[in-house]
Amino acid sequence: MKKTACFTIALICALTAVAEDGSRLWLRYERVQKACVTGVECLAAKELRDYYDGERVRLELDTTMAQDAYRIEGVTITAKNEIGLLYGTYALLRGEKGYSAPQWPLRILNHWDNLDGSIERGYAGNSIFFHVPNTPTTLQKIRDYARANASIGINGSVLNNVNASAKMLSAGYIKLVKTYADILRPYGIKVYLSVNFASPMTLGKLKTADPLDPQVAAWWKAKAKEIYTEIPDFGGFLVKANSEGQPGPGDYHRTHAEGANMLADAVKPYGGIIMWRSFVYGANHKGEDRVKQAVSEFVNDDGKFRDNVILQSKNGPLDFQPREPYAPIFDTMQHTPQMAELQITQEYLGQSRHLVYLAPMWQEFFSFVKPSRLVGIAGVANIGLDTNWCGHHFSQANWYAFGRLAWNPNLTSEEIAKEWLAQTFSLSCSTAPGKALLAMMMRSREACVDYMMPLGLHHIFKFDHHYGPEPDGFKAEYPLEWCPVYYHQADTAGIGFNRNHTGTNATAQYAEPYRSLYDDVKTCPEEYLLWFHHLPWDYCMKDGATLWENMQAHYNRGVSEVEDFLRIWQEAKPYIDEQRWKETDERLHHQLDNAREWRKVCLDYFRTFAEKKK
Ligand code: GCW
Repeated sequence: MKKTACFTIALICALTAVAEDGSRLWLRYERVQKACVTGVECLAAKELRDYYDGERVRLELDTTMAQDAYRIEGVTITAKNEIGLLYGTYALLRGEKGYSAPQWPLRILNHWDNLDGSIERGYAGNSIFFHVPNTPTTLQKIRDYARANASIGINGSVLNNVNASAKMLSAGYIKLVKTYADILRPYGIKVYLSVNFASPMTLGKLKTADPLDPQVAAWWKAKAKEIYTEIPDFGGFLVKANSEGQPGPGDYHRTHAEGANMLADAVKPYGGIIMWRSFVYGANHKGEDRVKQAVSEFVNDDGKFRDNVILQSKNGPLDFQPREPYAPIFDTMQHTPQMAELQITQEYLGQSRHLVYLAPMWQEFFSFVKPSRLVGIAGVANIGLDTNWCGHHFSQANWYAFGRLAWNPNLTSEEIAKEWLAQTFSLSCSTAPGKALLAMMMRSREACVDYMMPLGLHHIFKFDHHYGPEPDGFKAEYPLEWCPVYYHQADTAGIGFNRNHTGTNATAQYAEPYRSLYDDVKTCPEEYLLWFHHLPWDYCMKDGATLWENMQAHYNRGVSEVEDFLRIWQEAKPYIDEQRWKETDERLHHQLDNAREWRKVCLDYFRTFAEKKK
């Protein structure tokens, strides 16, 4: 009886809903203009007047409170400053009560946006910042972007790609960045820029970018001054150096610490920081297992960085795969402040075409790398000019979840998905349709692992675009580290990358207990099995099946999961507005086709080894 009532309410909501295109994200509040708001006059007060459905709210300041924290008690929101009040306001709007403070002071989006308006690994249209810079429409878009971020506590944006153009630091672009910074500031968002290490040469016409050259250091100091004159609260620089062809201190036989410290000194007087990426492989490490290279490259720099430098590392040691063990660099660098870089844009997880809810993957990472080990968190954004911002309606959940986890990594993936479904689709998870969609989201990441690369397989993607399968991928003209065959090592004897002590010994980079756990095939969790071990096709798995049989079962399960998502979505039809239902349905069909293709291509290829008579 109760269930029927909920169904009816959900049905009425769906039927009376206006056409929805996803542009309002999770902020679909109606403008009610009902509440009487007293106390501090600020942006928070305006938001409450427009959207709060209660009668009264009071906004109060308490300067003894922690930065960004808020308290919601009765009809009063209290915070240290206006930004805290704004966070408290959005929390009240989504139904929260009580006290809350963020885990990290740095909760930053990294945009890989290019100055020509394109986005590296962007799957939701062109750049909101650079495609048509500085028009009224763009400025409004950026205001909406700021509001969406503030509603989930994100407080920093790196506007441009880590593969950075030196032009970013030219006077004209600095003016543009100032315009954007002025819009983002009232929402508590600081602006940061990615910089090209060779900028003093490209832009400044110096003969070198050697970090120990006094002219180079002076150039960066002058540049920092120029930026801070326009943007006094500018956050600092993000740097990809000596990685994938980018310039860096290594070009002058200087260390990462020497490069980072020179930049750190330039921004230090203004309170700026340097986020230095550890995603470095290739050149100096010929022949070394790629997943070991970041540690080898940085270990000698530990403790040598200035206090305003933060080492930023991807969650896994390879590259944003659907599943990776955590990156051991988080264990190694004991004397260096560290940030984790997560990827919200689903480069290797079906991009904006597959429904994959990423919160469970990020939670998995936090179960290995304790949040208290980190000083901040960065997420590679999935935002573009598409009407619904993220391409796939459900990819919005990943932006939302990143912000919520950046605020509180102890939230569960379920809690976040429930909040998101309630706000985005007006669906309560105490109703059957809400429950079904929640289950679909929660199962989606494991499904993706299963139909793409189960059991610790990795990087068997098609060359360069990283979308479909190419397990036989090999091109002699490219570095081996870009070729799928290097990663799965399949032959008639077996499959998997031997990284235990008899192989590349990558396991030795881990702290205990993981070092021993991963090194021993008997204790290595099966989800990482082929990441760390090369095993015969008839190796006996925990369920008694052979490795080959078990692998086939995983691929089959991945496909049948997506079949089930389509069924769930079909049943949800009465409760979802037409446009978003249809657009999602089309993508789910596409995802099913892709999942079947992954299964076919991978199993057909591996079968040539697994079933070949020895
Ligand atoms: O995942 C790889 C991507 C590159 C990216 C690089 C990086 C920005 O394929 O497109 O470049 O990582 O993180 O630097």
